[in-house]
Amino acid sequence: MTNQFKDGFLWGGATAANQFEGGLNEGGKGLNLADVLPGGKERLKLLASPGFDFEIDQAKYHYPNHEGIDFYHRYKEDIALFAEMGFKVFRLSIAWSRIFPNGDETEANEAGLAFYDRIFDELAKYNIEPLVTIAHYETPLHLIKEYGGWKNRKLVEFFDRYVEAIFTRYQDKVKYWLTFNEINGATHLPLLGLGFSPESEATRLQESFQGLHHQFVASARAVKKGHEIIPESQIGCMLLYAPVYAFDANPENVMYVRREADLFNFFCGDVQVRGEYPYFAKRYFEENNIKLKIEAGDLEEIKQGTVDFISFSYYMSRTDKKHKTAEEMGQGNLIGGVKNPFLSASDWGWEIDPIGLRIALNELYARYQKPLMIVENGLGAYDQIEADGSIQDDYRIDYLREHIKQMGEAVQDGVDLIGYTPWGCIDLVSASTGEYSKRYGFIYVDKHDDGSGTMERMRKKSFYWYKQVIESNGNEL
Ligand code: BGP
Repeated sequence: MTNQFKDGFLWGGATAANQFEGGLNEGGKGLNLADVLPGGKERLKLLASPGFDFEIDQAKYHYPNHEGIDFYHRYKEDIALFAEMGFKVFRLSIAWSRIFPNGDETEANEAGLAFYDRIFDELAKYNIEPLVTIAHYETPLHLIKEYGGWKNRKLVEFFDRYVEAIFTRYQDKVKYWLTFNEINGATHLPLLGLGFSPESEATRLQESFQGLHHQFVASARAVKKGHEIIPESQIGCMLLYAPVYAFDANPENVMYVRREADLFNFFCGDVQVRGEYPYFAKRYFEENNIKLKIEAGDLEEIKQGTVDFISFSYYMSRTDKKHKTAEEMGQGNLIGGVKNPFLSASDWGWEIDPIGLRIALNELYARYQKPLMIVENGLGAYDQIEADGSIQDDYRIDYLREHIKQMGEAVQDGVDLIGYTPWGCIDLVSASTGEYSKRYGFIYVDKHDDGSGTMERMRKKSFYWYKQVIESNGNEL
């Protein structure tokens, strides 16, 4: 089958500032949430438990995000490598605390603004379109400590100021924007996206949905402001998407997973794409004793600030049933559920499901009829350097090939897919574990969990493979 992807399809790769920049205190940057996240397998547990203390404790933990892969200083070399692969687009985030070190200042930090000018100018040299995530788990630490993160309505105002500063500064350089990374992940793990640790399990839902409401307003205002300042801009939402399968044909389970999918996959999309809270929200809020404070004008603003396109991350599907035994409970992957007997999993237990990507694309397009972009996908794996210096990551190529095939199927189904940026196109720090050894890249970075390594960049086998995928517009896999 040929030419399934349209001309101008946006092939590229994705990153986030906190996971690869380094440059911890450089250019006047303030601390942000990611700077206080310890590295190691305990990270996820710490993130999920109440009472996270937001302090750096070097004696107890190490902090890989502080160094990242030093993109801050090595961006020229890295962007040249992206260009060599033929990237049309490069997804990165702006670290809010480089622009407003504390988050609540009125004047933007010139050195921070100038840093991203350099990046965008370098990308422009190679005709690579930047795709900028405005908020990717990087809330300034001061806003967390002083204001309690997104629970606090004041953050809407601070965010307004931040987006105005970056839209104005980069109006001639950036056309594609995403507001909040994986916004729907917030109710599961409020710490990352909303910047607070829930006081107790009982308050988790109330506080998270209130925080989400603030982000919905902030996102809608950003869309409106973006369109005013940059008329040709395309501003999207960003969802963590995982199709939810019923474990069996028991209607009880089918209904259960339907509601779970509504809540997880569609709730935020309904607000950001359709501009209103979904029909099932009222009952859900009542049954869970969630009482939102919605100010006059909020719902109108949400209605006026709907997004131009939908972007999402796709790593896995979820299989679930209403009544799980204690043993089944721990068997699902990262986002819960039970083990799917038809799927294998990565070394980190994330179930691999290429057809799930076609399902995701069809579900999203059926519901919203808006252009879609896959802005994260990929296989976290341990890589090994061979005696001859090569890195034979055929497992990564297989994973991506099968997913791209399913993207092609979805396009033929009629889905309007505009781009694909696999996650961690250059090795970087893992968000859930803070490990370097969980690698996604086409480009290997010589940096290790014990802190050693030269930071040297090396092309993996998948580098040459992806180059050919882009060259052939997805026809040669
Ligand atoms: C998404 C995040 C990314 C990223 C990716 C892979 O949830 O948006 O920041 O890191 O997952 O996850 P991990 O790094 O934990 O393997």
